[in-house]
Amino acid sequence: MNYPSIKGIRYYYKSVSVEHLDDLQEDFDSLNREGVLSNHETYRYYLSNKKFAIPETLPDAKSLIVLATSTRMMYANFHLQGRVYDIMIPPPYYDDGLLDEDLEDLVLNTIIQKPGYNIVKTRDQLHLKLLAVRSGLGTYGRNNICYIDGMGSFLTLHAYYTNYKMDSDSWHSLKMMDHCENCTFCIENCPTKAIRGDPFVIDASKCLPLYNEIDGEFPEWMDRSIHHSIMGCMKCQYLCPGNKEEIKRADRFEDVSEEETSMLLNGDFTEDLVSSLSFKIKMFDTSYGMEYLPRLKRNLELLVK
Ligand code: B12
Ligand code: SF4
Ligand code: SF4
Repeated sequence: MNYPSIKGIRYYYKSVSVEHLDDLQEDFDSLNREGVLSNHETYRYYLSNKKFAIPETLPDAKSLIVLATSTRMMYANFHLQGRVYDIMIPPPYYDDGLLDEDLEDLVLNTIIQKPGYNIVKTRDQLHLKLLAVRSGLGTYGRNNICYIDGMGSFLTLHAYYTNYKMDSDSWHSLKMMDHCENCTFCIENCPTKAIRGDPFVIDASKCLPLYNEIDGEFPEWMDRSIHHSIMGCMKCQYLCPGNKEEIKRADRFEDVSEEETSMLLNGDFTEDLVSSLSFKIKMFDTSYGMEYLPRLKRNLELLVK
């Protein structure tokens, strides 16, 4: 499929009428009632602000637009003591260069195209994969990640309410990706057995990114050797048949020098280090680099042992 692109990044979108907000909320609430969702504190914190409801700032909202941008896999060479460590930087842990303004401009002027209407960005307040799959934008992999034909799972999802009534109200049943029919690779390859198959919902309390994308200690039960990327986890996506083509589009950031890697590992966090790493691997903005570096250090230590 030929997708349009913005700043060289492919995108795809669908729109759903706000009449489906209650159905979307019920999808989530029913799972909650069934008791299949983990009660892990961090996971519950992520879920606590999510609600499919008309936003107060746009009381006349008519449609919800869900937008996916294709975010490729990245790598960077970290140099240390004469060795080179080729390290994965998975999507969406780095800045792909798309600004909020670029996306708002896209939604208003290319997708909606009618002057005089408003949008409200709601990316953090909704269960985006659920919305994407219900809208027909993508399907669920058995690993609970959303896939789009021709883009795989390397996506960043966004959502916008608008008071323009979009022509299309795209509404679909919850669908699993066709590739999954005869495949259980992700179940077998998940290092913590977080993917259960039945129930379909993963056990988020066992999912590696729940621990390595925030500060803090890793749990006792977690084998440190399962870490393989600087942030997050790629074990259920990397060799997934649904990503066979996407994986070939992987790219590389500029090398992280011997000096930079050593400074990071030694906890020598200077303003210069913040700005050079922010420029090279794009994982954080300089404004919060000082808070981000300890997390990078902790994760990198496990990869260069
Ligand atoms: C909380 C969260 C996490 C948590 C929990 C993950 C989880 N699966 O819930 C942690 C920190 C572990 C995490 C990890 C990752 N995350 Co995350 N995460 C989120 C967040 C903030 C909310 C997700 C959520 O609502 N979960 C609640 C569960 C209940 O919803 P769900 O996973 O969609 O589950 C649905 C299915 O199970 C379905 N279902 C139930 N039964 C059945 C039966 C059948 C047959 C079918 C088909 C479906 C089905 O119903 C559920 C919804 O009601 C979103 C951002 C957002 N605002 O949505 C990003 C988001 C989902 N994460 C994202 C990414 C990229 C990841 C990682 C791949 C990062 C990485 N490389 O390590 C991993 C993947 C882990 C995994 N296997 O899911 C992307 C997803 C992109 C994509 N292609 O789908 C998002 C959308 C961020 C973004 N802006 O792009 N994440
Ligand atoms: S590894 Fe197989 S079962 Fe898992 S998401 Fe990919 S295609 Fe589906
Ligand atoms: S992201 Fe890693 S830990 Fe989480 S389900 Fe996938 S393979 Fe398992």
